[in-house]
Amino acid sequence: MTTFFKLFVVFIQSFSLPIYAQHETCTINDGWKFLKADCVTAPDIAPDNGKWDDVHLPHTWNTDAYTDKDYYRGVCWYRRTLNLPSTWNGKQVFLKIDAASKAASIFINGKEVGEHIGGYTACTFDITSFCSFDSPNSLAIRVDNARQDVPPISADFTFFGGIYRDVWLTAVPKQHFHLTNHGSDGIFISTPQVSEEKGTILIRGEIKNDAPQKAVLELEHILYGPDDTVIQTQKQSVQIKAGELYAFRTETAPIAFPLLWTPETPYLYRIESILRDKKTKAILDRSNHHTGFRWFSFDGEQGFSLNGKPYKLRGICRHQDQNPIGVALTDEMHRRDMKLMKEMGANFIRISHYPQDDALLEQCDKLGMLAWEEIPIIDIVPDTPGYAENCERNLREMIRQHYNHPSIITWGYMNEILLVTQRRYQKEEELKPVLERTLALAKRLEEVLKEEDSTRASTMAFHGSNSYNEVGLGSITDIVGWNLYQGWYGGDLTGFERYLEEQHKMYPSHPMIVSEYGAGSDKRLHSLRPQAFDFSIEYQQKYLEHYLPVLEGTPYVCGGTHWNFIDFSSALRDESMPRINNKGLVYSDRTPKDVYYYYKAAWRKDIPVLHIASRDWTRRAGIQQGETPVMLPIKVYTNLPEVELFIDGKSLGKQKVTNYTAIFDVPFSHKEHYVSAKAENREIAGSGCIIEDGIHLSFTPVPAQLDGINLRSLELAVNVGSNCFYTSDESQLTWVPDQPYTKGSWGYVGGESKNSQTQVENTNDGPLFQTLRNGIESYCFDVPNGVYEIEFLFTDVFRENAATAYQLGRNSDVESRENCFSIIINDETVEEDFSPCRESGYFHALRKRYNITNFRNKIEIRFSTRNGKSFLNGVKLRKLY
Ligand code: GCB
Ligand code: CA
Repeated sequence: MTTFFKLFVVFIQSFSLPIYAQHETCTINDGWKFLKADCVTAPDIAPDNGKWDDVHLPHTWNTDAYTDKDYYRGVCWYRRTLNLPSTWNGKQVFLKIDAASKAASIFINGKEVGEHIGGYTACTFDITSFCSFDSPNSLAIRVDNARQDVPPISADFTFFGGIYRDVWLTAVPKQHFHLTNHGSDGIFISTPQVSEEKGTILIRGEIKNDAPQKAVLELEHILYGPDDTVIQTQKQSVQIKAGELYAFRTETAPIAFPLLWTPETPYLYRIESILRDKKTKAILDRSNHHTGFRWFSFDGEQGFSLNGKPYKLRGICRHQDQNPIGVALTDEMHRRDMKLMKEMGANFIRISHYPQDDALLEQCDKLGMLAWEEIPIIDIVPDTPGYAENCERNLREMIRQHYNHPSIITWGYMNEILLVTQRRYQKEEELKPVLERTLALAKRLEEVLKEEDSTRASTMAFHGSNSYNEVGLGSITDIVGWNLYQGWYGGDLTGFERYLEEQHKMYPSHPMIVSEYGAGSDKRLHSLRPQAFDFSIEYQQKYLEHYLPVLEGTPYVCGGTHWNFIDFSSALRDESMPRINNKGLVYSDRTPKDVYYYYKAAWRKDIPVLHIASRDWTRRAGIQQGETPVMLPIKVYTNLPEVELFIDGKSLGKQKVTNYTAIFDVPFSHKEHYVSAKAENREIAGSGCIIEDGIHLSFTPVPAQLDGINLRSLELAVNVGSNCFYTSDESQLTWVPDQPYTKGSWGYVGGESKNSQTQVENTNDGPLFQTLRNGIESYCFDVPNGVYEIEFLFTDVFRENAATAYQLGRNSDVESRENCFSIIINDETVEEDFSPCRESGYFHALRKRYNITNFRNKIEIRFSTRNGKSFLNGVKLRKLY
């Protein structure tokens, strides 16, 4: 007996029936062999030649995407033995794959069962006629993540390959629900009438008779209330011919004063559909679904409303990977994400950019989270044969597979479809056919969407360009989603509200969602003067502190979905964390960033929230004038009206909170400090309750005047060309932001700051080497005489590097050039005609260290340019003697 058979749950039945009269289903995630190559003999009994690895599902072969731009895209094989119990002989057997990316061909005993195209939706095959019930079967699945006719073909995320969701086997008697209906179970539930006073439930579906003779059946639907009590039952007789697909449709009697489903009160009703043999009463098939009573509308002026009341959509977009396992997440991990979002106070999720695991949708219903789900048509519509058909099929599959979830309010099908289109085709005559086929596909999908589901709204997401309206895409869907990044990829923060106002003025009847907004952050980078694209934790805070009040305060905007919930895999991206898009509210391992608590403070009204921000910045440093303490800001996020801050137990007074934020000036003078915040919670959990938060911080003063005795133990490390503190994960050393030289102190002379945003080889301290002072003339330290160790950091980034579309013009200013310069320290040439790229290659980290004796109470490093420009990425000074 195989292990999967042993795992079967034996259903206890109220009738004394033979056990085989049942719908039996179980996962077959274990016992797979995997080959990372194509193999012509794989469908037949393939040899165990050692090249096949043992794997279990969920599985992806693309954990390489966290390290390589060129992650593996191609064909791989999965293989497994299927031992079917002899009691299944005479039943109908189905194989369901929840997701195989991007396309899968299924073979049993060497014969092709079928193909599924699409990496994010499920498929079900009737495998009965391919199987033997008294000998082992070989199941082989060919999976291909390189297909160019399957969406997505261009996007800012990794197209992980593999069978990365569950695989199921199901056996049912010959008469059963229509289990091969686009990967759904063939039952569709909606609420045609719904109001506070009454609601009805419509149950539609199909029954299939796979027997060679007609059958007389009984179909029963039992409706349970949220408390699991039976509310109604309905029975009907069904006469079904051999091979027939029989459609049924039943509406319940009105339910008075139904308990309405909302994110705050996710009341779920249950429909159990049971198929019986009319004569013997044997149960043939059974299915359970949740539904909820809710109604909603999107309005150009009023925004979104739920159950007749204005309701702000407070959302996040969610990608699905986790470093280092890729997209091979267990159901628990999906559920964990939903709990974290709910905990934060979100009431809406944009399931982006593709349909996701059933486990996620189940949680949306149960925890209470409205949802937008979409298929991954992104950046451009290609001319590839079959592409449009595949999009259409994926749309139908998504809708049928997730139709019954009351959480879903909108289906989407295109994201920033003009982004690459316009960049690639700049000539009118080249652009025209692409726009035509884009519009044609949009219209076709809109029709399919409404045909499949007239109860939900349709949507698309645009990037911040009015061209979508100009070419006619803006008026196709019910809702318009705007992905807006003012103050990140370009422009300033206030451009955000200006853009919304302009759109609203031009198209007042278009309901709008801000379908994306976000800023990258890296916990190694911190700044007291955060700037766009510096990837500091503090700029992310600043950006979101600007965006959120606009979203909350603009009634015509239905709401927003922050991009993205997690730091996600985007193998082509080269930012402070190459291969990662780090706009997450939580890190890849789901540890919250500060901004998670900002949202939580803004959105949770039911529990007190108090969080000292810049939590990751545990090793602080600051420039100290003489002996006076260094004043550093400490920010607290809270939903309480007033906060008191303490350093080492000493109060720094109270502050009123605005925009869920209070900022204190805190004196740092010791190596270790304990900073704590207290707030009195009268509002939320009754009076007099004190809420506290505290963090231990280490502190390194950096003398502004380097003439003191402190110099001996000081390692003055400067992140040249940057406004950010950088703390190395490996050495824990904090590099301080750069500053212009002033007499008596230290700093740069000449040049300008540059942030290259390219991957730097040879180092794990990429951000330190990405920023530089371009065209630098000299670097000076006014230090007392003695022997010093001085170290320079270089990376030549002045060569064109393949930029991705998503750097959105940010590094289009690359000057390709060869740089060569001499370095002279206190008139002594330490490097003659030095070329960092010749020494270590472009985009490679290079460190050079020298010992010098200082006789003039000053170290002056001069850069004398021979070719191109001089530059410097970092400098470090230590006094040896
Ligand atoms: C977008 C895209 C999304 C990207 C995001 C970004 O507009 O829709 O897929 O990941 O911007 O971070 O640039
Ligand atoms: Ca630097």
